[in-house]
Amino acid sequence: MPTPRPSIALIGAPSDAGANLPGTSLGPDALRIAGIAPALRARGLHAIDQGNLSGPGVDHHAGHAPQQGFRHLAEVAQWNAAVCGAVAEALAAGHLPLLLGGDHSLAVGSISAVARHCRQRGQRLKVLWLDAHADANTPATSPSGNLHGMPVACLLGHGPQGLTHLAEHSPALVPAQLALLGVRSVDAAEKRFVNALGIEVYDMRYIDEVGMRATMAQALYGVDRHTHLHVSFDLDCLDPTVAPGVGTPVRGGPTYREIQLCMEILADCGALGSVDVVELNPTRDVRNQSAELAVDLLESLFGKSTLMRAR
Ligand code: 5AB
Ligand code: MN
Ligand code: MN
Ligand code: MN
Repeated sequence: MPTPRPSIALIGAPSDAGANLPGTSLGPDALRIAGIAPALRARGLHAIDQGNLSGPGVDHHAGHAPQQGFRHLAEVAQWNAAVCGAVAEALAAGHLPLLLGGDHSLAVGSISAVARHCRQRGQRLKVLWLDAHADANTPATSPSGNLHGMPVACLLGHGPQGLTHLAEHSPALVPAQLALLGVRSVDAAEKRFVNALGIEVYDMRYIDEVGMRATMAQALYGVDRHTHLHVSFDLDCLDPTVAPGVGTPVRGGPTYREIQLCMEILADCGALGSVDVVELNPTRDVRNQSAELAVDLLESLFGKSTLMRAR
């Protein structure tokens, strides 16, 4: 029996408080202009655009130095509380939340809500983090103080109280619930932290050597239709030649076809429960191509297939 397809709640979070640069605050609208809602509807999905959440702006030009290791912590915590609330509401209403970021620090709020939802229902949770970076800095290891480099650490309980206790239970995740994919730029102390916790990592070298298909089989090992799969998609995971519209580009990422195959395999696993699409920075983009690419890849994640025949 085919599983019923939930309606998708699009939640815009126009914040750049956690980023290194201004501009990810324009991400939700760039995704709308690229046609995210109609693209999902054209797939027969029910997409409800809930509009944008509101929260505090920050002045990146003021050049605020990190305080106690963080830049803009109060603003990031406020945005995350709003995201956590909106994602929790969407899940409670039976929707599949699709967070339109915004910088990647917002995944703390989104995944904290998802983790609580799964804990309450006794459901297994797997989080797949698609990113050039590991996002596992703590204030002690961060070279920048930018909170978009710390969400993985916060979700694992290492970070400021305002981000580690968004949904009461802390840590929101244990390392075994997480896999990082596409990684190629990790700070030295961050690398030690990731390895000490034994986090599953599929770095670019691994993807190059074994291929995307075998990588995905490993990453989805043990994920079945009863699992809640959360995909946290940082657009800088992609090679900057195909997705230039990001604030922290890193050469040597997956090609269009590699990431499209990744999305197709994720769709086939039938466990998708929630998604973040983050780090789009339209001020760094060329004619909105990275937003259009994100929409195209989300269509694949929600079932668009390049197969000639069903199998
Ligand atoms: B992103 C860096 N590791 O902590 C840091 O884009 C970059 O959410 C973080 O993955 C990149 O500042 C954060 C140097
Ligand atoms: Mn990231
Ligand atoms: Mn990144
Ligand atoms: Mn980035």
